[in-house]
Amino acid sequence: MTYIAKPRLHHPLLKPNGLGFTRRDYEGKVSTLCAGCGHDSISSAIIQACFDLDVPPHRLAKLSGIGCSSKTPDYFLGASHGFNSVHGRMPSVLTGANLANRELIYLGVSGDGDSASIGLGQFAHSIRRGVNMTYIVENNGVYGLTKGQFSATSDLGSKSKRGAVNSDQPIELVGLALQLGASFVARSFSGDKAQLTPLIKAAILHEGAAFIDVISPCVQFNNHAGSTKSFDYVREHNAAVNRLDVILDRDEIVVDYEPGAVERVTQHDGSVLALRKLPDDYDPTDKLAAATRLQIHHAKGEILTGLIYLDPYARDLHHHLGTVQTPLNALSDADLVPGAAALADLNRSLR
Ligand SMILES: Cc1ncc(C[n+]2csc(CCOP(=O)(O)OP(=O)(O)O)c2C)c(N)n1
Ligand code: SF4
Ligand SMILES: [Mg+2]
Repeated sequence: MTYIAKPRLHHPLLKPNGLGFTRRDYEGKVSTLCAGCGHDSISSAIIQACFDLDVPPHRLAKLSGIGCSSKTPDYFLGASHGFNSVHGRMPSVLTGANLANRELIYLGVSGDGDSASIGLGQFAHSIRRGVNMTYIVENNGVYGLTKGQFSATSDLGSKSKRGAVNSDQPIELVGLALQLGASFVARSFSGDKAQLTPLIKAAILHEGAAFIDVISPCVQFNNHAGSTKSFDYVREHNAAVNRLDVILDRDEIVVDYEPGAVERVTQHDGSVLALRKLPDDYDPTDKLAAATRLQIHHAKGEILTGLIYLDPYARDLHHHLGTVQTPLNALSDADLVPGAAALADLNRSLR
């Protein structure tokens, strides 16, 4: 039951992308999550983003920890590299893989338990090091896989399905990512694919640590009245600061925006992020304002969504360390074992 392969039938009218692949080519196995689980909608947004960006499936590595959320990489990008690690350990495995081969696109998928509880230290260090990755937390405020315990992102005072009230302060991952130096910080809602898909695309194109917190209701254990991560609660308290469009340098710019309503930000790779501001002048490159705005909305019980912070000039861990461009598995023996004289030189330089 756990592994159901999808039949490889392509509808003849499915449109291919620039590589000749259909959206179907970016799918994975049949999901075994509960019907209506927010995590499946996030998988669908990831599939759409990779299809739209013409990502060659073999050039992407998807990594996860343990949890319902961490199971999802099996349900998308079936032709990509995948590594399902240990609970809370995805970030260090991803960091190692990234350092060994910088030519792949890295997508880390995690849960609120996986990243804010057992994996908090790993989350923090991968973000502060600027690992070039898209780090998605599928945040349902609960340990879904182990049947509904409060997680570290459950809000103070929120109620479990059985009526217990959470007495702990929540860890707010967006604020934390901002403080830790993530150069791309966003939040979205699994029920808002129109907002989430372009955010994932922009995060993939971003060079540096891109973090997206996606509120993703657990229909089984955290979708009742009294929960602050239910579909109804998020719909009623969603405060979007902007809407994003990603324009690749190959695209013709056909959208006509009202002057003043759009800010265009160009990233290293030439892609342009067109930010439609809602409802007032929000500048996502102002870190201090972003942190303040987060606190203001949090105090009002609102969930701030959209691209909350972006450093378009960010550089990644490889840049900071000055590593070689070539993946380690493509280096020759002579490069990898430069000899005693080179080692002596290195030791001298460190004295
Ligand atoms: C080292 C370790 N501790 C505890 C567990 C048990 N465990 C499995 S998944 C999980 C929590 C998952 O919660 P989350 O990351 O929020 O994912 P969700 O299922 O909610 O998507 C726990 C505690 C484990 N697998 N390994
Ligand atoms: S238990 Fe919750 S998180 Fe897990 S698959 Fe079901 S709805 Fe999704
Ligand atoms: Mg969870």
